[in-house]
Amino acid sequence: MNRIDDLFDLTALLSPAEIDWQTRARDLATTLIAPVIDADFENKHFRREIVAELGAGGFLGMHLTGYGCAGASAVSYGLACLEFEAVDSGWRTLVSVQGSLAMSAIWHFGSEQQKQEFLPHMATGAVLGCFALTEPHGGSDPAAMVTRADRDGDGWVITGTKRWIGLASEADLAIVWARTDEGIRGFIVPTDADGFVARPIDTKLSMRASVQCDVEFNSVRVSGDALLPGVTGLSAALSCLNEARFGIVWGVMGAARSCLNAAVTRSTERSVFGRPLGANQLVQQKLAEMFVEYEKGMLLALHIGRQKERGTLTPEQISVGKLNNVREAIAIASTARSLLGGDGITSEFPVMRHMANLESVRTYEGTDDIHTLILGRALTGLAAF
Ligand code: TGC
Repeated sequence: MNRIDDLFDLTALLSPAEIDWQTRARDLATTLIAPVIDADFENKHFRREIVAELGAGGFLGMHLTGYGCAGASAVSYGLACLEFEAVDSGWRTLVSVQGSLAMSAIWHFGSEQQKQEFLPHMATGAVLGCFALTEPHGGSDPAAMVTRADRDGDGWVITGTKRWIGLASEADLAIVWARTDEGIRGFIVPTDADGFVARPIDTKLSMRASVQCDVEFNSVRVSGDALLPGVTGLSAALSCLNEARFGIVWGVMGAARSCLNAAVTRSTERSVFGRPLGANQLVQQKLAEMFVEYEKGMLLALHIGRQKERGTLTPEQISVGKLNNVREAIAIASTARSLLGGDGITSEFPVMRHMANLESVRTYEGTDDIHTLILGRALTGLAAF
């Protein structure tokens, strides 16, 4: 599969079906995304046409069953996330937003009619979704949301603002979480509804091949059919975040692998002081430590994936994975950058792009501080939020 993966042979722990999903994800990512990603990152260009290719490959909502979804195992989904993020976090984010957030919300909490209407088209990529939870006051405390939905005859009127909503300006529908007289509820909102405005956040220096938006809901009227009937309360939205956080546990190890690969290759191809860079003990120590943390992160992701398949995975266990694997991916990217010397800050290598992307990944879906505090609460029984 890959010389780094071969060295530790984690593939021995995977089934043929899982290896097939990983191989197909890697093929798609390296043939369709890798050749254009540097230019797209530079030009802040989101390449919508790739979404259909992801759908044709079965990668959108791949862990869901029925309604045109592939019904793949949790580990298969994780491996696909890894391969997309090995090329760029923006494309793993798309797979997460579509499959783990928007489609998962409909699959878990939608009516039978909503599932049949939306999920098959979302699985092909013909319909793109986004997930509008975070508000401008800060993403860490979604319980403080102020966006409201009020009953208006047979329908609802939604008013408020959201921020950092991935793909909102590209999406056909938004899963919107809003406060109602009955508690927090979810709605499927068409993005062409009057009063829906999505503006890309243009100043991003991270995940530039993806789109994140400010979104306004200016008295957006939706029909009664827009309500997700299966849920009241914030725990539903947070359970969708569990799904996306799971993908991140795996995905960031892809970014880490790319950075490690770049550093290993460079250490054998470049000479300093009359010998290959990699013949120096300090360089070998750095490479070995990056490799050890990469393999530990992969084993953690695999354990968490098997727990998910058994149905025993807890939010706290996901927090261990997100906290550790994002932190170690950032450390690996940073060390790789230093080993590349001055060239490491150029776009001739993917490392600086991954470093910039990983700052987004560290921040969304629960910051490193929030996951630390989730674990602090689990250990002490005391919430310090
Ligand atoms: P609290 O907020 O008081 O209570 C809410 C209810 O939710 C339950 N809950 C969970 N349920 C399922 N999975 C989880 N991981 C859950 N965490 C909490 C909780 O038990 C409660 O249930 P109930 O029945 O009692 O009402 O929740 P808390 O005090 O337990 O949690 C506080 C905290 C800080 C851990 C939580 O609010 C949190 O996780 N905050 C971070 C949220 C976050 O990750 N925000 C970033 C989202 S990223 C984004 O929106 C962009 S989407 C991607 C894109 O568009 O690109």
